[in-house]
Amino acid sequence: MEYIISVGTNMGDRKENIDRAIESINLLPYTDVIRQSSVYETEPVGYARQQNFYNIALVVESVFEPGEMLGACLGIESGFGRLRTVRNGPRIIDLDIIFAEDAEINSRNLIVPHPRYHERRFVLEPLLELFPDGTAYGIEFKHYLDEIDGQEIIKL
Ligand code: PH2
Ligand code: MG
Ligand code: MG
Repeated sequence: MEYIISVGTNMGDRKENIDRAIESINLLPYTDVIRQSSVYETEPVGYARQQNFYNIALVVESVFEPGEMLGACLGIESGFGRLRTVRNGPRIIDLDIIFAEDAEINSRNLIVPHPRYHERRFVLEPLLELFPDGTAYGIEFKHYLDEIDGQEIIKL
């Protein structure tokens, strides 16, 4: 199954954190990062008084089912020593499943497509770089960008 995973970080060496996250995904069994967007520096959304983020979008091919992929992502976050304190607050690494192809999942601990991706320029712009026609797995996402103002983003 193919996944879109959005990676974000705003603590420590942000570029190194992104690189390590990609390596960690590639170390998972039968799982490969097959495409990646540029890295973007982005203004924090939701909780403003924190450092800018680095964000990237990845296309990941894996034998994992979505629940297993969520577990793998949380495991990688733990490996970075991530602690969950302030909601939307600073984080050394965050791996969010945005799409699992066209699957719709509504379980207790996983909602796919990600419930807030459409209001986040830091997800949509990297995704548009990967899917320039604005559609991924039959999901048309480009129009959401028209409704977002602010949220400064710079391609690095
Ligand atoms: N992640 C959040 C909340 N706000 N803002 C930016 N720019 N990038 C993020 O990855 C991000 C955020 C919650 O996970
Ligand atoms: Mg997140
Ligand atoms: Mg997350």
